[in-house]
Amino acid sequence: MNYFRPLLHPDTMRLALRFRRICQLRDASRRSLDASVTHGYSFLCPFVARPRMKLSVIIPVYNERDTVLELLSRVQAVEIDKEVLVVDNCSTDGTRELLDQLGDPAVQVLHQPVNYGKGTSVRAGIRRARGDYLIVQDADLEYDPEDYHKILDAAESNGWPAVFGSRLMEAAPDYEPSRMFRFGRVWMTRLFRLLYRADVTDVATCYKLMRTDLVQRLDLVGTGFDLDFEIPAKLCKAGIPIHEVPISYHPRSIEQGKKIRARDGLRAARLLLKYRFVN
Ligand SMILES: Nc1nc2c(ncn2[C@@H]2O[C@H](COP(=O)(O)OP(=O)(O)O)[C@@H](O)[C@H]2O)c(=O)[nH]1
Ligand SMILES: [Mg+2]
Repeated sequence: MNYFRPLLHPDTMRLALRFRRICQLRDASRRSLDASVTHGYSFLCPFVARPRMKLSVIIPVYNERDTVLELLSRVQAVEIDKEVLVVDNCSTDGTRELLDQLGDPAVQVLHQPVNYGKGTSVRAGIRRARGDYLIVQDADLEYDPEDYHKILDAAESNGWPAVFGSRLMEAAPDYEPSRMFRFGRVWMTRLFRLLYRADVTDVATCYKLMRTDLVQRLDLVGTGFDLDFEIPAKLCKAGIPIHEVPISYHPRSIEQGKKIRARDGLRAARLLLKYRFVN
């Protein structure tokens, strides 16, 4: 046997070397993009990098006059290509008027004529979303919009169609005003794992980032808090894997405006059973 015979044909070797060189150049250009963004030369982006995906942020709002403007400014401060869709659910505490005075062309505001429930507002946003991915954002300050970066990065770099921000993957929140909410979160997730054989740690999270085209085809019908469970149930039934990344969480109390109640959890549990065994 001729041990000195090259392992690859010279032409194949040349092609392999050229391919490696192209990969090196591509990686170098991505690194220079990161440096250029860090140093304020983001105008170079179109020349050196893959374009980043666009994110639709859907904000269902009901009676949140104390937090909605602060929340919007936090969302706007996130440096991501995004569209912001606020759906006011017929607020009666002055939130509606605050939104009307916004006059910010970067924020689209939609008013529901009647209070149809949180899920209906989220679905109205999903129908209008034009980003590559979408995420739901409550109008309170429990979640940190800066976490969009890590959720979107995980989805983009791995090609994952659905990434949830989990409040239970890492340390517990800094404080928990009610043990009932934590109990509900944990037990709804256990029920979900059992019924749908899905490896998730926080099924009730608000931060569910998904590819817009996929969610728009899920045929969602939920009108209230149940939509938060219908979405993962239908993702699982459609065979779409759910991945998670840890996020921060600063829970509020009922006195501070929290609106979800134990009856919403019971209704959601009933619907999880229904979506699993009936429809
Ligand atoms: N209860 C309720 N909440 C709504 C409605 N429409 C929008 N929302 C919003 O849904 C979010 C509910 O958040 P919260 O009460 O903290 O419950 P969470 O789901 O545990 O975060 C808030 O941002 C509300 O403003 C509605 O019709 N009813
Ligand atoms: Mg909330």
